[in-house]
Amino acid sequence: MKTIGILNGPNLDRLGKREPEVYGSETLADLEERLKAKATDLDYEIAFFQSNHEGELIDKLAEWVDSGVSAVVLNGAGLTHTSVALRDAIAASDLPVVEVHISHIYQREPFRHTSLTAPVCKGVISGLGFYGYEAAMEFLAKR
Ligand code: CA2
Repeated sequence: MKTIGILNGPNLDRLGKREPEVYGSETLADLEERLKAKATDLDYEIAFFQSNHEGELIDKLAEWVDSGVSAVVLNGAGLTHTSVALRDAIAASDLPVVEVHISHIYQREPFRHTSLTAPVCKGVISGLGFYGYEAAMEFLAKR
């Protein structure tokens, strides 16, 4: 069975515990459950990984390339706006990656309006909450 990797960056382990007005009240574990169910509908499996460390995210991406993961949904969180290294890792991976943000980054502070990673992704979904991950999975599974 094919696998979609779900990669979540720094502080997303705090989902549901702070800032519910921005990110909702569901937790990262709730997100994983929801995406497992979506994967079953799509006849896929998911590999789900979150880290607060840039290098661990980059290592995981390379590991997924080597293990034959077919596509990735990425919420790079704060690294979206800062990380040349994460961008380079995506570009080097040759994997189809869709960038997802729970919040609407273009309605927020100007520093969130720039994504270093978006140009090397297939597309970007922002502001649709957890549903954005499901939409990205559906796109990647059906393309
Ligand atoms: O909207 C998103 O998904 C973001 O990627 C989330 C990042 C933020 O830096 C991006 O600009 C947009 C922040 C993730 C931190 O998530 C928290 C969740 C709950 C409590 C505190 C932080």
